[in-house]
Amino acid sequence: MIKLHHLQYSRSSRIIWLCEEGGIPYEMVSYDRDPVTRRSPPELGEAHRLAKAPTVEVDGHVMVESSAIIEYLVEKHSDGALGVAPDHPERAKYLEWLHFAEGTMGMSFILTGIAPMLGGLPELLGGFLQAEVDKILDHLEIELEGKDFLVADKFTGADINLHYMLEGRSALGELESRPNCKRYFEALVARPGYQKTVELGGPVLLPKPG
Ligand SMILES: N[C@@H](CCC(=O)N[C@@H](CS)C(=O)NCC(=O)O)C(=O)O
Repeated sequence: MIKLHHLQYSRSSRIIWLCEEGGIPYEMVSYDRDPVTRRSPPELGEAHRLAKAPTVEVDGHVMVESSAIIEYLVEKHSDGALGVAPDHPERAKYLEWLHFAEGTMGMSFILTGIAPMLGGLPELLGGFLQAEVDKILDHLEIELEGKDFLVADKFTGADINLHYMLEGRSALGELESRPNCKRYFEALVARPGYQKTVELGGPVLLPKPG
C-alpha cells in the first residue's frame, strides 16, 4: 500500500486519479495550503524536506516528482494498463508526453498561471512566457487532431500528467480557439475517475481570489 501526501488545489490530484483508475491501493493524508502564502504547510515538510505535492511513500522510498511517480506506480504497482509497454511502437512517444507536462510545459504554464495572484509578471518576461504557452498549445492542438488520447489510442498516465497543465488554460479561456485541446480536456474531466478525484481531493485549481 502506498501513502500519498495530498495538498489541496495541487498536482497531487494526479496521483489520486492514477490510483483510482489504475486500481492502485493507497492511503491518503491531506494538507491545506496556507491561506495567505498559498504554500504547503510545515507538516508536509515532515514527510519530505521539500514539502511538495505530490509526495508518495512507496517501497521504502519517499518519492517526489509527479512524472517519475506516475511512471513508477504504473510499472511497479499496477497491471500496467495506464502505461505503454517497453516494446510497444509508441513507447518513446508515451515517455515523451509523460515527461513533457513537467518539462517543456511546466515553467511557462505555471508562471503565467500564478502570476495574476502574485502581482503579475514584468512585460518582457510575461510576453516571452505567453508566447511559449501559445506555441505549446498550438503543438498540442496539432498532435490531438483525430485523437482522443495522447498516445497508443488509450488513456494513460501521460494524459493524467498533462491534464493538470490544461486546467489553468481552460480557466483562462485559452482552449476556446483550439477545438482539439478543448474536446480532449472536456473528455478527460468527464471521466468518472476524474470526478472521483475531485470528490476525494477537492478541486484541482486554486480558487480565484476575491
Ligand atoms: N515538478 C514537481 C512540482 C511539485 C510542486 O511544485 N508542487 C506544488 C503543488 S502543485 C507544491 O507543492 N506547492 C507548494 C509549495 O511549494 O509550497 C512535480 O511535478 O511533482
